[in-house]
Amino acid sequence: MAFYVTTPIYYVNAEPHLGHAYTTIAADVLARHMRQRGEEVFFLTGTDEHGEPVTQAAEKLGITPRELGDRNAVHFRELAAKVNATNDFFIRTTDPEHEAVVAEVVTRIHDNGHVYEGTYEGWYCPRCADFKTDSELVDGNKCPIHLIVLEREKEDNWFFRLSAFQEPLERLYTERSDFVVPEIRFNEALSFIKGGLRDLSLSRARLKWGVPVPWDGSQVIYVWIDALLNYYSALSYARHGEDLTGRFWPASVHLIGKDILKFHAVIWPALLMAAEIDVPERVGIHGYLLMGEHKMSKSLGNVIDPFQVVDVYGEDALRFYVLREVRFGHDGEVSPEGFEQRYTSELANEYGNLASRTLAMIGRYRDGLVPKAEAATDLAVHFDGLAEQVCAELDRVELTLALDAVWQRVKRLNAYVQDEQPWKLAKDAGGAEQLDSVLYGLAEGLRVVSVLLLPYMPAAAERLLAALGAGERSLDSARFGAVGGGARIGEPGQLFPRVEPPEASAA
Ligand code: ME8
Repeated sequence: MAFYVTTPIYYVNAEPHLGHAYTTIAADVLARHMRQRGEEVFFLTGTDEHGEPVTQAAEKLGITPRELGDRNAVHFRELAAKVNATNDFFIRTTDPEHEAVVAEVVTRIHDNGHVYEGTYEGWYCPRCADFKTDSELVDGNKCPIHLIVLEREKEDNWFFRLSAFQEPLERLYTERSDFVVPEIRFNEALSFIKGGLRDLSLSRARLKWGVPVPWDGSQVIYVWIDALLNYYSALSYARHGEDLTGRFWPASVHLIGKDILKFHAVIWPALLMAAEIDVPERVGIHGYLLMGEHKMSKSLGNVIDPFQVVDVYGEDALRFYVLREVRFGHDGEVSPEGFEQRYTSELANEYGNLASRTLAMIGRYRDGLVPKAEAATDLAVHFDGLAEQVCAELDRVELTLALDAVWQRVKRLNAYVQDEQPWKLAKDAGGAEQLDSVLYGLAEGLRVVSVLLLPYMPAAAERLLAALGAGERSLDSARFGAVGGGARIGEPGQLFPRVEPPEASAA
């Protein structure tokens, strides 16, 4: 089976920030999890480099849009590597191969009769690269997102007959109740469709920075149409000398933030239908990470800078935090204080300490060999169905619920240590058998949770699995009892060491 996951392609008009890291991390979790399930995975991310947002930002800096793209695409590529994302390709919409596919697909849409010449008159936000209706404006004529005053635009351009796809889209939503997840976004997209679809400008006459309209060199393709097509074009040239389209299209899931729902849940499937290309299986939508009042922080600076957090705490901690703190699909606040709190209480204490105590006790009481013993049924029972539950949650793009299911078992193992007090058993001559069972149960429980945590915290979970002498990483191996005792343990080092916040030490 093939699994194809994408992130939005990010605008190069600004530097990457935590919001961009968030979607990339989430997509990486799905990619790694599906590889553990034995699927053939393709994971795509990249940059959106045409259009007005980039042109205007470049003008401000006194450089060309291409120069700005070259400069910032590097930073987005670095961000993906920094968070340990395993993307198979990094697409840039300035890639000539992408531009060729855009020309080809819009020609097909044109030839299929879905394009006509018309005049656009209305509001346009150059920062959103989006057309606004009167009812969307705030304070008279301001963009509801950027709060900048919008100009009324009038220009002759080419239109895509989006209105003709109202019925096919409604049918798609009726037939596939999980086309958009979570449900609240499905309903939002469907009511947008039912509210009536207006035709959409396919080209811009005034702009120079974009893919030329194949049949009219005086105009460029509207940046959103150019950008959306990245998901399709990438497969044709990502791997040299090979076309992966047949293997990976339609995409399994496009992960996006709720800001760009309309483009992905309405315009994108309509464009694909117009070009007679299969629509994706699913669009997975997450909420906003909010910074709230947390403007200043001793340890992490003004905002949560993903580069800085990774430098200080490591990428696993950042990956864990963003997916644990805010329920995926919902909005939620993140803060440096919240980060430090979870780092200490959950990563360092609940997981890191559990691991080091378990390994230390196996070293001290059993000469470094995991006992060959039976685990207590009342411990084992907590792991029944866990791997299946994680799969089911991740299939619904519920990344936080899947992580929580695993973390409840981490907490369960901690409670088990407290209940059993193995250090007391070790002093009691009659407690040897019970101690074997407890130590095996802890090692096996840690192994299972670590296999399931690999997609979330690949480096730490891998180090612990290696220290437990565990060989398998597949999801099949994430069953409690799948591995018996006998492994020789190693030394993982401190998984989540105490960190001196940088500013605090300078103070
Ligand atoms: O919209 N919280 O690019 P973009 C959560 N180029 N996610 C956030 C976020 C936040 N505070 N801020 C950004 C574009 N994101 C287009 C996309 S796709 C064909 C073209 C994430 O640079 C989230 O995934 O503005 C959001 O949808 C995306 O960055 C917007 O990135």
